[in-house]
Parts: sequence; C-alpha cells; structure tokens
Amino acid sequence: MGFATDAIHAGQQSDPTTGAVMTPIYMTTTYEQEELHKHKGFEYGRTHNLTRAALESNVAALEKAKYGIAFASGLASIQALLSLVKAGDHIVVSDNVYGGTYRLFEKYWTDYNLSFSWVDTSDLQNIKDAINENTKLLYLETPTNPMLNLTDISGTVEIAKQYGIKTIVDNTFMTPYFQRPIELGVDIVVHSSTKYLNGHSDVIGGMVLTNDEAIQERIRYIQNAAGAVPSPFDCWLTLRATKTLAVRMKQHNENAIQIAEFLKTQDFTHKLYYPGLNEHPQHELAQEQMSGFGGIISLDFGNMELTKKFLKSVKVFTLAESLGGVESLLCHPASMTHAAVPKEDRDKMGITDSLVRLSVGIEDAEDLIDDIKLAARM
Ligand code: P1T
Repeated sequence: MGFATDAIHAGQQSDPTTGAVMTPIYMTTTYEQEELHKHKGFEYGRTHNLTRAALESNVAALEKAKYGIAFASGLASIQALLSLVKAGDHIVVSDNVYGGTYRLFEKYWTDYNLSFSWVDTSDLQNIKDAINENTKLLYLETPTNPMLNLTDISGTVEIAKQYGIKTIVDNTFMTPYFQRPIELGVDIVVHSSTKYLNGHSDVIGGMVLTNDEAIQERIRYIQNAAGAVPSPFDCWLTLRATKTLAVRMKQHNENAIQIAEFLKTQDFTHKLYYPGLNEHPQHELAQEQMSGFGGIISLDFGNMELTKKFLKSVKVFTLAESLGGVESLLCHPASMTHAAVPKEDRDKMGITDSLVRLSVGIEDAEDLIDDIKLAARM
C-alpha cells in the first residue's frame, strides 16, 4: 500500500463488538479475569491497551518497521533506548541533537558510568574516529535540531556494521513521509510524536520503531517495567493525526520552501539554514536520502536587537517551544530548547544568541511571509 493509505488504515480495523470504524479509546486500567489465570490476554493497562497497540502498528507500518513501542514522551522513548547498554558502555552521538537529549545523556547518564562522544556526524570520519572498544550505539539526529545538519545514513550504517554497533536515528524532523531510516539499514528509529506525527500541539508522546526482535523485546519490557506509557486518549489523538500526516507534511514542506526562498533574498538575513535550498552544503545528500525537506528553517539575524524585536513583533507565528504543529512557531534555541548546552558548545555549532528557529505551519504561505516581512522591518 502507499504511504497515505497506510497512514489512514494500517493497524486499524473496525471494532469487533460494534463495528465502529474508528478505533475506540479503551479507557480502562484493568481487565476482568473470568477465573484464576483465565483472561482474554489483557491483564493491566500499563502492559496492554488496544488503542496504544493500534497506534504502535500504525506508525510501525509507516516507518517500514515490524515493531512499534509507544511512550509518554519523546524523551521517555530515548531514555528507554539506554536500556540497551550497560555501565561502562560508550555511545557516539551527533553533537547538535535536541538540547533535552543532550541533557539526558550528558547530565544524567554520565553519573551511571555511560560515556558519550559528541561529534559532528556530518563527517563520517568523525564517527570512525570516535568509536572505541566500548562503543555500543551510534545515535544520530538527521537533520539536527536546530542547525539542520545532515548525516549520511547509509554511510553511517556501513561503519556501524563493521564494528557491530547498533544505529539509532531520531526521525522527528522528517517523519517517515520524507525519510525512512530503517529502509536504509538503521536498527532503531525514535520519535518525539509530540511533533509532526501528532501535529496538532496537543499531545506529548514518543515512539520507538525497529525490525530487530531482540531490541523490540527489550524495549517492550522497559515500556512495562519502567512504565512511561502514553494514555489511551493521547494514543487515540495521535492515531487520528497520523491519518493526515501525508497531506500535512506536503504542505509544511511547500510552505517552508517558499519561505526559505523569500528569506534568502532579504537583507536582514545574516545566515540561513534549510536543506531544501541549493545553497545548503548538504543539499545533494538531502535529495538522496530524503524525499522532501520538512518544515523547519533556522535563521540567524546576526543582531540581537533585531532578533528580540522580531520575536516580539510576529502576529501569525507564535513564540513557543516545540515544533511540527499545524500552526507556525518560533523558538530561540540558545535560551529555550538548547539552554542545557554550554554556551561555548552552542557557539561552535552556530546556535548563536541571534538564531531563531521557524517551525513553518500549514497556514497560507503568503500570510506567513507577510508576517515575517512586517516583524523584521517594524
Ligand atoms: O518533548 P518530547 O516529546 O519529550 O521530545 C523530545 C525530543 C526528541 N527529539 C527531538 C528531535 C526533539 O525535537 C524533541 C523535543 N523538541 C522540542 C521540544 C523542541 O522545541 O525542539
């Protein structure tokens, strides 16, 4: 089946009791057992929930994975991935990941004797150089948040296979509509479904997807054992949202291309980052491993006064953390999403104090462009 068909139907069937076309929200914490050790396969809500199972199958189908495991947030899914390693192990990570991922790894798990190498994975040689005999995982975000650096996924998989290391891609920015890392040989895809998968800025959630039986068993075990499960209602909302993922992503992409082309010509633009632009240093790689460029653009005004004025003056865009919703958002990474990253490291990566991240929504592109024009020139 095609992507849009799977998005609407995969993992879902009419309710066997009533024929309801939409998957019911199974709001129950427990299930009746007819007698001791005799039940219908459902025992407790943390362990089993059919609304959650439908969402898991749906997103797994979209990522071309056999298994999907849902969590209560993107970070809860990333945290679950660390159950694949033990004290003493080492993980190579893209240096410019979401600030919360950095915080979880570097400020928390280093206390438990995990070590992390933060490298610019857009150069495969840096990955090779960082691998040591304790390296167990290679964790990529591509494109990265917020600098939109890309990593060659197939090239990374080739290196990882040589060393027997498992690969993870955070596919939050692209979604399976534009990029399917598992088809390129990656072992695990992780999502903040808070973003494009849910797409309506009303659910915090996360997903892990894999084809690997042993990984699925371990992550499924952690889902139940550590218990960071999403509510049935949140699963239902996300399942409702993936039905329109294809149309939303197309529009995010179309709007972002128009806005990036506009920004490129403006004298207030000091630096512009968008993989869909010919000028992006990895535009060719973007065309190879992605089928679109997504809705995130980063813009550096090179001037703090202008940045502040812009963030205050927009009317259609909203200044807020998060991304990937139907409405356009603006974020100031240095003080918001990436505040946990030391300033020195932020500056090295280009996360300056005058950098603004645009999450381009699916409003009329002309209105968004007018909003930017007015706010930057007021
Ligand atoms: O917020 P949560 O659902 O826990 O997801 C964390 C996360 C993981 N991966 C990526 C690429 C992300 O962007 C995020 C969350 N990011 C934001 C809140 C943000 O504004 O960038």
